[in-house]
Amino acid sequence: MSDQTPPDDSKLTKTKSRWAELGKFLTGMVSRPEDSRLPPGQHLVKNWPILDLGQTPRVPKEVWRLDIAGLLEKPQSWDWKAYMAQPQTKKISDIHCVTSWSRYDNHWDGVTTHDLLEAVQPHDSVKHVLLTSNDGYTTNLTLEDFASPEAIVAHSWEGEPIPVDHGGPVRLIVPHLYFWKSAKWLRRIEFVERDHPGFWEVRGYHNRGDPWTEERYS
Ligand SMILES: Nc1nc2c(c(=O)[nH]1)N[C@H]1C(S)=C(S)[C@@H](COP(=O)(O)O)O[C@H]1N2
Ligand SMILES: [Mo]
Repeated sequence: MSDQTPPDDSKLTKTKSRWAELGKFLTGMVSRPEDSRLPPGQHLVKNWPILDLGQTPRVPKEVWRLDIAGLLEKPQSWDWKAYMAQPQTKKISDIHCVTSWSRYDNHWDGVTTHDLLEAVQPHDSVKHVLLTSNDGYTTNLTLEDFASPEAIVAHSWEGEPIPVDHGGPVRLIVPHLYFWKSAKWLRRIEFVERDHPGFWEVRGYHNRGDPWTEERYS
């Protein structure tokens, strides 16, 4: 029994507490038995199908921008140079599309959402993340899902720039959810208190999209 409690109001403590909370939430989600790598109802493909709204925005790196806005300590608007100046990480993950194909072992390069969150420092009130793309597509994630240790704002696939048909120059990859949550041609990330269902979510897709529990449709 001590009267002494360490100061808990510093920025560092707040950040660390937040990460501890998020990590605890995520641990069970990313570990699963080895024999269940393919989620229920999925089949494996070797190719990489292209799925989108049919508009392919072509945004050269020279004019590309990523706005990171909302309830943040440090909102930012990255041009290509600023984005590439962030810590660069490699991730390997599986893709699970709600249309029932899965593709194993995709190699990504980019900025992890962890590092992005470090850079912008969301306020404690942030609960949801809204993504907007250059084709007008939108999708929504909880902060916990966005902050998955496997999630990455990616510019390269298999060591090469992501092809424009697959969302280049920059797309989000959130591998633990169905692929419609992985916004191609990423333009804006907004951190908010309240959820705001995106393009597919208002059209009958599940609000979260966990492939392991088949959260396909609402
Ligand atoms: N900007 C944007 N992102 C998007 C989409 C889209 O239409 N526009 N479609 C989503 C859907 S439904 C899927 S399955 C994947 C497909 O990505 P791929 O074409 O690289 O396989 O992108 C997701 N991200
Ligand atoms: Mo999809």
